[in-house]
Amino acid sequence: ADGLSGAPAPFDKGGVKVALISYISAGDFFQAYQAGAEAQAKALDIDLRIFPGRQDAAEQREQILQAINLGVSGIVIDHGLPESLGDVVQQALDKGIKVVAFDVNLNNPKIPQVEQSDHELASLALEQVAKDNGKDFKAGYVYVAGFAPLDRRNEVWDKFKSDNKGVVEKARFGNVSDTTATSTADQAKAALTANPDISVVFAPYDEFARGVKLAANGLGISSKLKIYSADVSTADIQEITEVGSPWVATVATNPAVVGAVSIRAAALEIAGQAVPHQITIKPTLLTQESLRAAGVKTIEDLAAKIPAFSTSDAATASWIPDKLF
Ligand code: SR1
Repeated sequence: ADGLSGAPAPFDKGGVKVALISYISAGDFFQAYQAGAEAQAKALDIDLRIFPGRQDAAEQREQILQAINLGVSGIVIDHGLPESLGDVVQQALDKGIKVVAFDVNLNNPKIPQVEQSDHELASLALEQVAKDNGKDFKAGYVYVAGFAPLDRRNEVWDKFKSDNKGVVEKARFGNVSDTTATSTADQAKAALTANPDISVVFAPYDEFARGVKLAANGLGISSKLKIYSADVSTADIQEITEVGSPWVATVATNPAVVGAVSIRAAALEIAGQAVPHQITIKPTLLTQESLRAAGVKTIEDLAAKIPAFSTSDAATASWIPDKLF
């Protein structure tokens, strides 16, 4: 550890230990989030300890205790179930460890909350739904309660339905696990078979959308279905833009940028510098049409065309290197 010249203590000496503790590790979003966190940590000469998530609340609690015992200066908690985290997070705070939360509401004024502006994300997606399909259609909806981003997106879906009585939710399904896409595909197959009049599916998580697309392809109904999602990755762009794809739009941030912002927020906290309680990274609407027209094939292509996909001005300081991608 060499430290960063001109940085405040303890970053001037380097080797500051920070833990990244995730609830979910599988899937493009979480892998890219982690890669962004690692890149930002490296640039800050942080010794980042990564605890992989396996959708296991008891294990995540245990990992927080392990991080405390390792003597970390900061912990970034990426998703999780708030009810199982409150007491162990308090133990960390009591020891002077700085905590940052991404997409899990820890409800503590000492903990900055990072999110992707999920209300705006869902609103942009549903505006596109209405633009493409009007306000009179039968819908499928993919949702699992208890995940902060999905719960926030769900508030917008509920309002959209109550404002547009012609929108009828015929089926609701969803699964979050280490096989989210394939398990959701099985559920979607059953729901779409039982409700052949569904023409729109709102699937606000890319693993959900991938599952619905798999089901639609398997049933041979891709040409009469439109899928709207959240999130983006290079694999998603390929699935969205391929010929005949029913996945017609997504609304997304670059998850690597979100990971980098989470680490920067922890670094600012550790350095004793001001961090806003709510840190929001704004998402962008990406339609199949616009991606095809711009010849976008990868997330790097997006970063080259859309500034918000290469960097964010959230949680920055002159001493923090932020040109990572
Ligand atoms: C199970 S929660 C999945 C969501 O978390 C992040 O906010 C991503 O956007 C993803 O859609």
